[in-house]
Amino acid sequence: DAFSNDPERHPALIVRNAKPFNAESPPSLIGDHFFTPNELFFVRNHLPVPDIKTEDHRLTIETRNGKTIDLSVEELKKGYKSYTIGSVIQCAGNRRADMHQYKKVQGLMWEGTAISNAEWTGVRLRDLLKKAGIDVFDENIKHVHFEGADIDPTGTPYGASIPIEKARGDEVIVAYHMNGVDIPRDHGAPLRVIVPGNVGARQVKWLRKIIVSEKESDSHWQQKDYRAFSPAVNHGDELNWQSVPSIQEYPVQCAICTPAPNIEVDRDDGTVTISGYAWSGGGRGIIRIEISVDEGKTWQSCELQQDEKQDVEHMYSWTLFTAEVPIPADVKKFNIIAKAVDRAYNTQPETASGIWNIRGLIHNAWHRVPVMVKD
Ligand code: MTE
Ligand code: MO
Repeated sequence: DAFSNDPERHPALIVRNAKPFNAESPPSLIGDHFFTPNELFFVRNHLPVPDIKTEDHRLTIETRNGKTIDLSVEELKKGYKSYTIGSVIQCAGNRRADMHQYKKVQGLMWEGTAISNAEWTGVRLRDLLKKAGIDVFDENIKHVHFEGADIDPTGTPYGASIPIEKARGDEVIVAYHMNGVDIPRDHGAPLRVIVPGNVGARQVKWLRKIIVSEKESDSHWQQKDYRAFSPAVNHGDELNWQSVPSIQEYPVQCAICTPAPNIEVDRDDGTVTISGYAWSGGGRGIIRIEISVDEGKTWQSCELQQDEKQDVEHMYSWTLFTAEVPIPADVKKFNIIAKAVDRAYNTQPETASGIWNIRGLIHNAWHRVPVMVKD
């Protein structure tokens, strides 16, 4: 059993797949912590978790002329200025189960909490590249590749890449701390790359190699996964992966975490208290979140909680929200609907109709929670 050496996990995680381990953060606890506690942070593994001794770990950086530099974790910590940044990781499959209900899709059936937020500490990727003698403005360098220490049965490691414009930005770090302590095994110990504002799949855990290149990573996860097709591409069609770009920045997202779907509320209570999260890619801060209990005819605003260290132009942490919503008159059942607006005034589509894709990726339609009313 290749997974027998996986770490122990918190029993409150909602397991979607045991081997490899994939689990959501418990939605009822999301609102309790602006930064998700490490043991409740969602986990998305494709392979067994590597067991790395920090003292033995080496990060290799390959330059274009085949030269390499090797760094120990200690050298990385001591040799470069450290930065701390609040940043969400969200799987591209978050809310897939919801899209599947609209129309069948393929993939792991994540509900709404394949997303978490943490404060990450590490060194700038740009500083490491510079130290390796790489000119981050070299026109022949278009992508930066990352390789993990987790390997599939053929010996191929997990890998991904990001565009150089992103890689040389202020916010991209090679992290060694998660919420102030060493990154736990499930989340990439001892080193992982944090690419704030981008999809989870590019934020390679157990980072052991960095390569600069003219091309994107050849990795399966860059080339034949994590790309969203048109709704015109259907079941049975051949998937032409090269016809669509890899997902990098995430679109605007929002979901209600409490109450859970189909709870029963007392009409006498008059209102329901709701909570949830919103987030957008590219550092675009959330400017507002609105709730409707009449299928979108009217909306009310929510109370927002945001990262005190970030501004609306550079917001990589999520926004948590709460609201007190009225129970509509004369109904036995209604939907609570939430949607967010980001700094670019992007908002979410009303339904999955126009964004449906066969792999069920980046589902961000209005989030609906059905509620029953007891008279
Ligand atoms: N990095 C490695 N080495 N192996 C992986 O399986 N999964 C990716 C990414 N980095 C993965 C990886 C995906 S798809 C996601 S969504 C995030 O890690 C999840 O990060 P988390 O498990 O810390 O929540
Ligand atoms: Mo993911």
